[in-house]
Amino acid sequence: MRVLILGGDGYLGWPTALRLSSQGYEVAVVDNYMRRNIMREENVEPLYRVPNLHERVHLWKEHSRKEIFVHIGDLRQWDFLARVFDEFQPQVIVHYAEQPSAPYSMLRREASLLTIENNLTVTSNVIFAMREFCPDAHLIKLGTMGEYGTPNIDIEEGWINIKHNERQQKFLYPRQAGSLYHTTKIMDTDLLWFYVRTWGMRVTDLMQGPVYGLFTEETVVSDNLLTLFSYDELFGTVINRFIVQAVAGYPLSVYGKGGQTRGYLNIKDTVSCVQLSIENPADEGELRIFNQFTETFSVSELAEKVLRVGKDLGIEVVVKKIENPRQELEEHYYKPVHTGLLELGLSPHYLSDGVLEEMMKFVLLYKKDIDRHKIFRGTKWS
Ligand code: USQ
Repeated sequence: MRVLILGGDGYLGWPTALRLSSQGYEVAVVDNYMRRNIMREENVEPLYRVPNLHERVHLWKEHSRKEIFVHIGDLRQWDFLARVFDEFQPQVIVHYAEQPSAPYSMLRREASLLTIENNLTVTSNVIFAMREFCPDAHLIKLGTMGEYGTPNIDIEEGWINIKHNERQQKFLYPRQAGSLYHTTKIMDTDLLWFYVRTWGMRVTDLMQGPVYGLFTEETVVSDNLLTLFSYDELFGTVINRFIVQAVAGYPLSVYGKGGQTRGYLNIKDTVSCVQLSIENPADEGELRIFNQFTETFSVSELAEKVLRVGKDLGIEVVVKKIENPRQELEEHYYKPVHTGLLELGLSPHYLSDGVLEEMMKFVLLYKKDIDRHKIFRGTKWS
């Protein structure tokens, strides 16, 4: 089966490509290095150097004897995208090709516009390319749990039945995002739902929570196959940041009261969820939505865990509540359903002390490369 991975150079795109390649899928990856360019422009490069896509694919081939095809280009450009779709004739498209940072999307006008323009143009172009070149293909789109926000009622898996004046209908679950980035994800979902209704597309939209971790089965075989690992405020997700902060002797930056609760998952489970979605495709004319996370924690609970594991390793960790640069509820109800992927057979990797310890021990190897100035810049939402 031919799988096209859009955003194949990214934190999640690269491990997904390796997993699918190792499982015998024919894989092509597309990327324009947007994230790498932003990281360079903003001076927030990852913890260790990551070879470029051509180099990584070459290394993977040496290791696995399997080929991954690389296309470097901008999916906002129709001619480029159309050529890739026409040549490769994908049966599955995994769409990660978006500006993924909430703080970056709030940094300044240009960054907001880049986020809107990139995310919505790429999604629209993909929809049109599928119609033209592979109308039966299955689109797997990375959405985010942040589309729902933190409502004061249970969060359903994508859809909700609403009863009103004795009548009822199923609707998309109400969404209210907490950043411009998250808002573009809502707009993506709306676009997809419109074209599912109108053109009968086959779509799985994965509402993913913040991901943590470094290792998947395939990336651990060589340091040069590891994925990008960010610890800065723009691109580092909170658990990865806390691990690096602990190692650097930097106080763990709990924003505000620390009661912000999210659904987290190990990067190993991200690649499994995508694989499960491929193996169990959505129907024609279906927008299938899964809530993609395995367990929920508040930020303070995460900090406590990192503190405890650091102590066991002889690292003195300090937790510091700082003024929240974001606008978000710091104490709230949070009960999202997440049964769809478990029903498909996901066996979760939970955030055990062992997992944190493994990450911390790895990051300790790069302690001297941690640049403390990159950890916090206080990008304000207001
Ligand atoms: N937080 C802290 N201290 C920090 C960093 C973050 O307290 O140093 C808090 C944030 O305020 C937030 C929570 O931790 O309440 C999670 O923050 P995050 O930076 O790990 O996650 P977020 O900005 O929401 O975005 C990340 C990914 C994004 C993905 C999203 C899933 O960057 O691509 O869509 O997680 S979700 O959060 O469910 O929307």
